[in-house]
Amino acid sequence: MDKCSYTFPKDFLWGGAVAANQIEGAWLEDGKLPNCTDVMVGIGSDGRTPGIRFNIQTGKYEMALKPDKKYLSHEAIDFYHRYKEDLQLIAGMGFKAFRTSISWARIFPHGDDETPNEAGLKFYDDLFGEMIRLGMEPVITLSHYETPLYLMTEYGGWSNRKLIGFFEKYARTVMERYSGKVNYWMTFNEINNMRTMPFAAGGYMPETNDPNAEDFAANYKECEMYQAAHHLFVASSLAVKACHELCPNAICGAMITTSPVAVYPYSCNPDDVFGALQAQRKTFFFTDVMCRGKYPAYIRRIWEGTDYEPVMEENDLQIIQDYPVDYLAVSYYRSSTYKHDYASENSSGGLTSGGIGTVNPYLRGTTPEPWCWPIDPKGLRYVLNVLTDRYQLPLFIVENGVGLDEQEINGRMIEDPERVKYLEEHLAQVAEAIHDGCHILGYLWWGPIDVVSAGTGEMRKRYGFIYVERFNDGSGDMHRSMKQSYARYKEIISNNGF
Ligand code: BGP
Repeated sequence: MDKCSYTFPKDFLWGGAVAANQIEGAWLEDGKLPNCTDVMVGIGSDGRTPGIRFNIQTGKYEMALKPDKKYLSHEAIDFYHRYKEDLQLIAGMGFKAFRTSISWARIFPHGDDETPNEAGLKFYDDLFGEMIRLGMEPVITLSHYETPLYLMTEYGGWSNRKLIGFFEKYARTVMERYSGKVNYWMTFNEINNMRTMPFAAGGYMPETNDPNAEDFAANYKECEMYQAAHHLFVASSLAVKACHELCPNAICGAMITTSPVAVYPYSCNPDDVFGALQAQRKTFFFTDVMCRGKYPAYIRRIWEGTDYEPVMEENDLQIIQDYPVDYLAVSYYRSSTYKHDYASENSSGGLTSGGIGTVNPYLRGTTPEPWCWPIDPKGLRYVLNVLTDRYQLPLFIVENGVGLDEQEINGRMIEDPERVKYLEEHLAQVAEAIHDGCHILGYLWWGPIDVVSAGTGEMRKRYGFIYVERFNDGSGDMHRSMKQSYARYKEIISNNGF
């Protein structure tokens, strides 16, 4: 392949991705109740502490938003009311696909309701209809960190087996309703982030009897993580089954962040090399089960001598084996290094950022402060190849992008050459991966329109080709305008390459 020219397959799905909780707003409108992320992502105080409190009288958690926090996601960018104009602008780039999630709590506000909320169902009927009218294939996540809060406070979240049934009912309801409209489903956004984001990504609760316990992170138990993961695996398989029964032309995938797959041994010291493999297995654990349909052998050693092994019912392993996913959806933002004598931590760049190791001296830079995510386009080619070799499944890049701190001055178009460079460099690596033999269904840019950050709850961290005037303090008239990168992405899509 000529290094300067990249052409993509004929049916390549070009587009972008968002999530209901980061874009819609209207958090309590038309019957919707809160989901876990609605109380999680707020600016101010400790980003890890959800807005809930333990009520010693009832012995349960309840919603208690933090007065010193601003929850921008409650209004977000008001997509719920403005989606027609927004989709028009987005489609203007020539998108072939647009990914969003269904907010589970719009359909089943508590999660365990007898009947679905028709207002919620109708909203997505109209939304998907509009996407299709504009030539964009809806790519739909069933839960993008969006377990209904009631299921967590009342049932304890995904470590309770009952959630499998509630989720299956929800999946069947929406798959039946949107059969024929939605051909690409995925189950749980970045399921492997449940280790670092137990509340939002894992949808399970910290253990406590102490009403004043603020240090949630310390109250999560590893055994609960494995139990919740097992229930999510069974639920994922049942969603695949439902998809095959109810939507004959559709496929249903798993979704992971591949940033923790792009873990490089810091040196050829065997301890670094094996340690990097062990770090990758923290993600492979999820994909091995969902793509291969069985628990991997290495997990037995991790469970040995602990209380981590989840309780499984007789049929569970059969269900997992019978209904592995049809494809694997991935996000990719960054890589990291593993050095055996260096303690990896979560970066200050937000909960979604994954672990950081020792700085990689071969990478040219990072995203701006305070996020500082290393920029590593080749890491994308690396993870696509690793996952192809491991699973031989179609892959769908459903998130890749760069968050920048930018502002319109006197109404002038924002010039964002860094975003254009990031886009082109990553696309070049996607093209290389396709040439390497990876089957890539498409490429969806994360946040084609500015959204609220999942990791930090900010508006300031902007990913969009379209700017939205809303600021961290909640001010701004929400007008939309196109950035320079809008024209470049449009050009790339219309040429099916660059
Ligand atoms: C992924 C999430 C998205 C998104 C993105 C960027 O982890 O699936 O929801 O927000 O990361 O992360 P952030 O918003 O923290 O910059």
